Amino acid sequence: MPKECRRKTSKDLGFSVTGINDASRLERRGAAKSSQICDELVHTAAQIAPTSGPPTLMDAPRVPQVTITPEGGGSSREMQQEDWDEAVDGTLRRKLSNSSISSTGSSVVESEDDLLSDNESKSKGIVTLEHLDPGESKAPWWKLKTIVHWSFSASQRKRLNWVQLAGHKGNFKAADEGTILKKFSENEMQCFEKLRNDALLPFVPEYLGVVEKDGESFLHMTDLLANFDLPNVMDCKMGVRTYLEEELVRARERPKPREDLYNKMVEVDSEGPTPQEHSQRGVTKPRYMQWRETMSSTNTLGFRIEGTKKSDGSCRTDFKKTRSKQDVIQVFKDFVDGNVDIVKSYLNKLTEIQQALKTSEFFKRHEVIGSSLLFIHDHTGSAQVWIIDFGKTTALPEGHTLNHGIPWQEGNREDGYLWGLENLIHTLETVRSAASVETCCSVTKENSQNIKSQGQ
Ligand code: I3P
Repeated sequence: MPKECRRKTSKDLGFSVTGINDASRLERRGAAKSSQICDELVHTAAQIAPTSGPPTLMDAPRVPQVTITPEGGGSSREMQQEDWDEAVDGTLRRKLSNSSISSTGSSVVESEDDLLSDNESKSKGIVTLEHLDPGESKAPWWKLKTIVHWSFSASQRKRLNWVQLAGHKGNFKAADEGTILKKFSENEMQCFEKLRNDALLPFVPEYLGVVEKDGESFLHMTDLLANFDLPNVMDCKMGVRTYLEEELVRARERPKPREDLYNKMVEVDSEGPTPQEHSQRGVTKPRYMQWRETMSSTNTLGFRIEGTKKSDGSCRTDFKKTRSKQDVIQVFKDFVDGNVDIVKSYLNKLTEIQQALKTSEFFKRHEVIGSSLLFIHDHTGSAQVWIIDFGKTTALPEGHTLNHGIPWQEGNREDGYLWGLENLIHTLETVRSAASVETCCSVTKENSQNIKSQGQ
């Protein structure tokens, strides 16, 4: 279950920023009122309205609230102390210990001042961070051209939850004004660049350019949760295939059994590995990914639930064996707490996305692997669905297109995205019907109780 990583002391925060390349959007954001929050699932500054109708840019930049990232992370770090202890205005304010959440999720707590602690062996969970109070920040740093140091004091911060529901740990860093930084990926950057002029643009996080921090490059993007109040978040990985064909070819040519994947497999099903895999204590990546697909609903429905985080703070990532449509429906029912209006809003969004996908040139020309739909709603009735994670979305050779609905056979590069989306819509339609019936039944029950008590 999720770990809670608490920031124990207030810190100074600074970012060195270079290469932001979307002047017009930034300008729009700059004009925005500057309220701010902080978290992971995603993304910053110019926000998209969490209301009905197609998403629109809003002018309330905030620091990211929740992030859902790809898991794993290798040696990458997540939100380490030094991330918050930058040199500010040329002066090194504070440099505390090296407390961090490591790629295996264990913590190294060296002093009372350590920023984060993490006792879980998983790389997913809740992380409590601090954020700026609205209106108290300095001028938005992205408006400044090249290298900027930005800081704020302890009194300007509040605590907020960060949640990692899926993905590589350590891939994200908080940025300011409702934005986040995601570890640079050439592939994902190219996708964002191409999406600038595509029908899918309203449904993807706003991309603000490349940012350099501590010698590392990041993609700067909007915090998709910034306009929600105590959001509920679900990550659904789309498609019938979650690995690239080239990964399959590579594994065939040079098989590299991995012990970490073997361990993950055994944790879920001790009978999962073959006798040979047991004896070598290792499975190859595509073998693991295929196993994951068959254990979950990826193969049968063309999508799977990766994680959920609810407004009450509960966070679940234990969906590896959530396979049947009934099980998926149950997870959705719990996620929306039987709220039929939220389900209807989600269905509207999914239909809009489906339409946009059918006209998108980008979608036609890309194999979309490992991308998720991110569902977000809150108690105000706001609901939104976003297309996220393009790290493994790959352009096809010139002149080639995909159908996205026909079965995959090695070589055809089909991903089953549209088929999965159709199944997802059907699933939510079932949830809607069930929620409507339940609402109707509870009203009838209430009415009959009223009549009964009036008759007494
Ligand atoms: C991981 C998940 C990720 C994948 C990662 C897997 O498995 O499928 O999508 O990263 O591979 O370990 P799980 O969900 O069971 O934790 P990519 O999508 O980037 O391939 P990795 O361990 O090689 O990072």
